[in-house]
Amino acid sequence: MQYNPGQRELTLKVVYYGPALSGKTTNLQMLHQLLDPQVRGRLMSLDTADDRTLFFDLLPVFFHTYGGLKIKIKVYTVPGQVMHHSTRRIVLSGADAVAFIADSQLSETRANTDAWNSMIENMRETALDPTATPVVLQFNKRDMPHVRSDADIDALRASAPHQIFTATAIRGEGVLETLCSLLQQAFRRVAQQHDVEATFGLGEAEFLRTFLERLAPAHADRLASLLAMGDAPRGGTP
Ligand SMILES: Nc1nc2c(ncn2[C@@H]2O[C@H](COP(=O)(O)OP(=O)(O)OP(=O)(O)O)[C@@H](O)[C@H]2O)c(=O)[nH]1
Ligand SMILES: [Mg+2]
Repeated sequence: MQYNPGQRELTLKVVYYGPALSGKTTNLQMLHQLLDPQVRGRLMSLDTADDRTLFFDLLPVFFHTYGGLKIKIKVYTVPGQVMHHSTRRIVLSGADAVAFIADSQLSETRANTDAWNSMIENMRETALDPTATPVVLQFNKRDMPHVRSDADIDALRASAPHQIFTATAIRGEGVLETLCSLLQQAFRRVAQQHDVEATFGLGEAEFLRTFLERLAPAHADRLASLLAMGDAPRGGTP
């Protein structure tokens, strides 16, 4: 989180983490399509000839609250390929919340677990407390055959301390839900660390209401009920 009092500007950083090819970049591409063009900038991607993320993707999102505070959100992805370990650490540093994009295919279970463990290790090494940094979990590629079952994911949902979403990012399904929950969690984390209400005159209810109305007006009602539903703390790892 960064706060610039002169500009009345609050910047949040959120990061999409996960194994190679799980769909992190696809999530950002779909968000770029789904978000109101007034609130998002250009999607910046630096990738190889075969579309693998080389350094990171960045989607800037910005809106004003009713109180006149400017909220900037930097949405990053890390590169999933194993060799980009140090880049992932750099991108992760300073994150207010993380979306872990797991690949639902059973064949990728090991890759999910390895990426999860490396995320926890990277958090420790970048001075992010893994027990306090919020993580929202997305099981992507629900359209593929041989995926982890819905019942299995429901069981995880009941026991895990994280919000869990299913998605088919390639069709834009589940991506707004994941982002909204991620921003809610990021705001809560920042509010724990700083007296946001006193400093910025901004409570969670106003933050949520404003970003839902500004980011995706067509989906605001549906997302608002989803966020209210997801209020209870939950548990687990992929
Ligand atoms: N079937 C299916 N394919 C998907 C889905 N989401 C992403 N993909 C495909 O999976 C491949 C990898 O997607 P990316 O978004 O580039 O994955 P990434 O996680 O950014 O990969 P790295 O940058 O290498 O870490 C692409 O061919 C996507 O089209 C999905 O929901 N279903
Ligand atoms: Mg990528």
